[in-house]
Amino acid sequence: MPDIIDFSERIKKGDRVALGRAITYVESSLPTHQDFIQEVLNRLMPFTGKSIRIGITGSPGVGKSTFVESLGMYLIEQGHQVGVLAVDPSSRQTGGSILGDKTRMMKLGASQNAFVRPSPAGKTLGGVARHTRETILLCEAAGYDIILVETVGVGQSETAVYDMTDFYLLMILSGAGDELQGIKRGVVELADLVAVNKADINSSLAQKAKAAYTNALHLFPAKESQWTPPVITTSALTGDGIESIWEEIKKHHQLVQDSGYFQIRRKAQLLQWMDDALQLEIFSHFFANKKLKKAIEAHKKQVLQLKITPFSAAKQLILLFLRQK
Ligand SMILES: Nc1nc2c(ncn2[C@@H]2O[C@H](COP(=O)(O)OP(=O)(O)OP(=O)(O)O)[C@@H](O)[C@H]2O)c(=O)[nH]1
Ligand SMILES: [Mg+2]
Repeated sequence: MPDIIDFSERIKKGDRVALGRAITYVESSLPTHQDFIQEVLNRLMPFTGKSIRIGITGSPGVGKSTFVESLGMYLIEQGHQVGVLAVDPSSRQTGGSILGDKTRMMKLGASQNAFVRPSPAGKTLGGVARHTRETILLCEAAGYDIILVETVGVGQSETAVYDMTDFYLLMILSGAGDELQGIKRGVVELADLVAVNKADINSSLAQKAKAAYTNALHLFPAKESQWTPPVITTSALTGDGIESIWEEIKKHHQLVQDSGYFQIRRKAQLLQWMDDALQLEIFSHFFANKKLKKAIEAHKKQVLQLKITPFSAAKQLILLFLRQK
């Protein structure tokens, strides 16, 4: 393994090779890689957190990657350094999504001011989410001041991304109802901005969708951030609406900075992350325990034979687990 101090310094200087390698360690399941990168992350922690983290969600094909390319290039023109990550716990990665993102983010991928990293493949949501959170920290330490996280509405990935970002952008298409687009009501409620994309195809339909969403958003209770989410029509393809969206994100950022909500939410997210990690750790220790395997099987049998309740089975197993330590 490389020297920890030297390697951390290289990341802080924005060395892209070191950053790429660091992310590979984050995604690795080898204990030596994990021990190493956790130490690097601990060293880098004080240099993280200084970016605006933006989550982008929406059904497959709505234009998220195209939008990220447009917004990312626009931000680079404004002098920003942009990190682009993805959370996609589905198996679509076997070719599809990674290749798709690479071709849809040609300009960003080639820019020295952007760092594009697709979602790691074949992992559970818990695993992917942890890796993305750690990758955000690495990118921030390397100087990226805007982080864009794309997710697709699969499983609980939308809430996972909401929990790691400062601003949550929902992309929709005009013309199809929410259910047809697979958009959950809870996700609409989380949105800080709704973008009606592909407005270039039919602008009057896009305007109608905008009006409908503006009304629908009014029915939700006021956000804790005191922010009223706007609805904006966009074309990720032509770049229409991109500037307005960035203006809204800046306005939101100013509002939450001034009110203190920004720090409150960041702190809550850190503690939430710790909680999630704790649960995952306990889980993996429990199920990796060889001595418990037999007992688990025996308890399953007893539950199925209606001899004990699932609750007491779980409780007895935990007691066994605790006594073993
Ligand atoms: N006309 C038009 N086409 C668009 C627009 N945005 C994206 N597209 C097209 O829609 C298709 C899907 O775009 P993507 O950016 O890959 O969509 P995505 O939401 O990232 O898709 P997944 O990652 O698969 O969920 C591509 O063929 C894009 O060129 C737009 O604003 N207008
Ligand atoms: Mg995409």
